[in-house]
Amino acid sequence: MTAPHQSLRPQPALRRSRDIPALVDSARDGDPRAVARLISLIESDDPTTREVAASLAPHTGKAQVLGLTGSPGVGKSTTTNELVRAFRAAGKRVGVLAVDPSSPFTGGAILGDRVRMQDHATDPGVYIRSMSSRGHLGGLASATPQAVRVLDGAGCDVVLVETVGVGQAEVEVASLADTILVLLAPGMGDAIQAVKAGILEIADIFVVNKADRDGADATYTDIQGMIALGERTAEQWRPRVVRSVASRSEGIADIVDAIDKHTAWLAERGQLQVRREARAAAEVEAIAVGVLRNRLGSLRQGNALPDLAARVAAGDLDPYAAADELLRGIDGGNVR
Ligand SMILES: Nc1nc2c(ncn2[C@@H]2O[C@H](COP(=O)(O)OP(=O)(O)OP(=O)(O)O)[C@@H](O)[C@H]2O)c(=O)[nH]1
Ligand SMILES: [Mg+2]
Repeated sequence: MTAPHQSLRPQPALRRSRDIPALVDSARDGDPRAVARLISLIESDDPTTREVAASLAPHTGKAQVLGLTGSPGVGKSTTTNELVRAFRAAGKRVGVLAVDPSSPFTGGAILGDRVRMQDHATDPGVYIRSMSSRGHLGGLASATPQAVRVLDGAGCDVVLVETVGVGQAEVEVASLADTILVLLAPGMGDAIQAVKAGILEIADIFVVNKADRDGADATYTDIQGMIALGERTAEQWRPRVVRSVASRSEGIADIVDAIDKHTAWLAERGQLQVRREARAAAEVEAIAVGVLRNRLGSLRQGNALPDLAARVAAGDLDPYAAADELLRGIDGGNVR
């Protein structure tokens, strides 16, 4: 499961249970190495993952989680960098996860992100991490929520998750964040694509970035038009649209204002809780499905599946009855 280059790195032994609570304490004291270590543990499917989750749990549920998504190069990292600046100015501790669903690499430097966010490289109140979703079937649904938990548990007031938009991944961000920002830029045909990929449904805030470019007004009008056409009840949030020029730090206050308005709206209606419970449900389900998949995988290596398959192929058994039998072969018990 570990990316090739990562397995070459020396991995300090950390297997003893008592090290995990100590590590969590250090992370909560703001030690970036402890945060890094915890994320590495949960990313690498280390046997201590369970303990990490258990030690963190009492400290989680406090961070505001923001999802930022959009096509490659639309200005997500530049905008994230500016948002981090704004949150820091408000005295908040900030965690950033830059997730690249297409990259097989993890933990290392996604160069652009590092360059764009280096303003905060030496600020102890900011933790920035690049990760991939490792091509897992669970994708974002697997490692990223656990990394969000680490940052939340470590005391970050805000966690920003940047994801490169590649369709499904964008939608997956939705189950992860309290507020979803979808970035668009003029002239990229984004507004149309947004509808195709179902982005319109998940966006709480549209940011028309690169508003210094030709066509920004048209993109703004397009997206407003689409929102106007979208069906929603009076009880549903109407997505906001803001313009920015992130590379010149323009429009950032408007983005923050839109985030604040959405947060207040969620809180007033008890929707924050609803979203967080939906997020937790997705997390639990992803873990359970992962376990089932592994157990089915081990069954495949044994004789159970080939035997059943032979009977189905011979017409002695129907595939549903065979599936029932296969499932009976998966014993209960705990995750891992
Ligand atoms: N003209 C203009 N350029 C911008 C603006 N915001 C960002 N850029 C530039 O656009 C390029 C891409 O910006 P990033 O922030 O790396 O975009 P990204 O969406 O994070 O890119 P990926 O992570 O590779 O998908 C950089 O050269 C930025 O300087 C803007 O508002 N106007
Ligand atoms: Mg980026």
